[in-house]
Amino acid sequence: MKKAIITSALPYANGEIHLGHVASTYLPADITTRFLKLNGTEAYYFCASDDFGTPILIQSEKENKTPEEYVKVWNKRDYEDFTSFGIEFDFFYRTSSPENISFVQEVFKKLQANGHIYEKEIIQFYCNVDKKFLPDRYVLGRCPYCKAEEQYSDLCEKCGRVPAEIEDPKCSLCKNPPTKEKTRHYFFKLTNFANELNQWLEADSNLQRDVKKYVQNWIKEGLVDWDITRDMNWGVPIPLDSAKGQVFYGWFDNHLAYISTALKFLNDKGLDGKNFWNAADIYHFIGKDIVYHHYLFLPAMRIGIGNEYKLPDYIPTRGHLMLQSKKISKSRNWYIGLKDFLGIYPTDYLRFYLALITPYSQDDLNFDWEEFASRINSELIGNIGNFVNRALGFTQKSMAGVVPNTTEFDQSDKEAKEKIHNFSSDLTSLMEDNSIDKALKKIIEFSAHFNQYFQKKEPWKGGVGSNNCVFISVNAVRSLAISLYPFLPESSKRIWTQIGMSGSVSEQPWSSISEIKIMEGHKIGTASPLFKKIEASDIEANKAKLGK
Ligand code: B3M
Ligand code: ZN
Repeated sequence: MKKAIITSALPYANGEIHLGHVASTYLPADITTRFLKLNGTEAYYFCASDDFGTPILIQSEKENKTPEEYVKVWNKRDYEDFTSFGIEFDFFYRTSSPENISFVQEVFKKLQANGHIYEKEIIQFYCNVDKKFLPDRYVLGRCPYCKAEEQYSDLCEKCGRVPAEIEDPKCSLCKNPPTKEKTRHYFFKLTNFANELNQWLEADSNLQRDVKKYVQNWIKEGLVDWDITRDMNWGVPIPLDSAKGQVFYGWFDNHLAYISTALKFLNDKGLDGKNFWNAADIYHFIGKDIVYHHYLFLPAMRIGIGNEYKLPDYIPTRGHLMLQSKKISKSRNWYIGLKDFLGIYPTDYLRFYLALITPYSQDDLNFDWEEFASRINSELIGNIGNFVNRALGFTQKSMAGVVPNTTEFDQSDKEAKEKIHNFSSDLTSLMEDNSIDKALKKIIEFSAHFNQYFQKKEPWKGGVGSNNCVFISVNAVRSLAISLYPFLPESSKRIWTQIGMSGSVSEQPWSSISEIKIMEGHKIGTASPLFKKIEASDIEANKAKLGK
């Protein structure tokens, strides 16, 4: 049996999940996992909350909570929001788990033993009022490049660069100017890995070509060693006496939680987690802003410990979601929280629309309320919902819910049957290639074909061939139900029940979407409309909430 491990970027335990998160990362990963499972792969989908890092510490201090209490709240809330969106993790854990902490420390020691770690004295900002070193977000100042004010020392949000030294620095807690103090930091020798990283990038043909290209350009321009130390106590402690009061930088520990979370789950299940990892196809789904970390830092660390855990096979990397063609921003309320959205519309509406507009590329995508309404109304409801309801409704009303005996097939029956036969070969390679938007369009096309077929055959007139039309259409509905399962799990289950199928749709073999499985005499369940139209007036109201 083929094996796969799927992860998606770990959400910071620091604020709610919004539409931007799910579009590029969690939904594509969930669709792929569900597909792989149907298609006979032993696949597991893992994720965790990313609990460490300066922003989280600062926010917990503001809320008068310990960082432990603070991240616990978000870990739980994120998991609930994902679940209500149909994101079905096999295990959702946390980077602050005891398993991850000891795994990270072990990896560090191996990297050190293999000569990939060195110590260096550096100058750090220090706040004499707050009595602490000030890494990353603890320092605000002017960007030395674009002169934007009030930027954090680890990233200028105006120009996107990492300031070498921020000008006019202030402690972000008390706003006093910090002093400079010496401190000793550990560095990871990323520069050791340029050749091996290049070789891996060349060899892995599953990686997206354009991403590969610019990562290889970075390597050509010269890599820089990573400062993996932070002078604070919220993080994985550096396991050395010489590093009291220091922890690892969040990007040293977080991606190791892909592995430690998988090991915890698989070992607890009675499998050999490490063997499974190394026998599986490894997928890391990410957004394009964290390419550097996943294409360089993560593989270098795995290579650095002697490839004990294999490198990723796929790193599906997608662009950012815009909202009404503008950048999402929480502070300007140009933003839609996942929970709020799902309070208004069913999960499958959002899954359908996002899957349709999310290409397998770096291109940014755009959530547009009007487009959302029109695609749901015309493609999900007017096409798919309409066909399912017509076929099953007619069977219920005119055939007492029983699939009738067939007679000789005419040309359009034969074509329709052919459509079912070819469905799997049309669709499977798109699913395997990560082209989920194109795959969903194929499914819509399939449904459109059957709508036309049904329309043309006019079974309501009771002519010869009505029985054939019902027989083939009910089978097409079955194929639709299974093919839609990765995309619209809730609706797919409802269709399955309405056709009167036994067992669970999630247990059907994917390849059976190309088979005629429902036989004459089968009694369907109860047909009822699957979806409710979106009203234009509601869309106006939703739009009006933005930016207020
Ligand atoms: N927590 C979120 C981000 O930068 C960050 C991802 C970690 S993945 C190992 O998008
Ligand atoms: Zn700048």
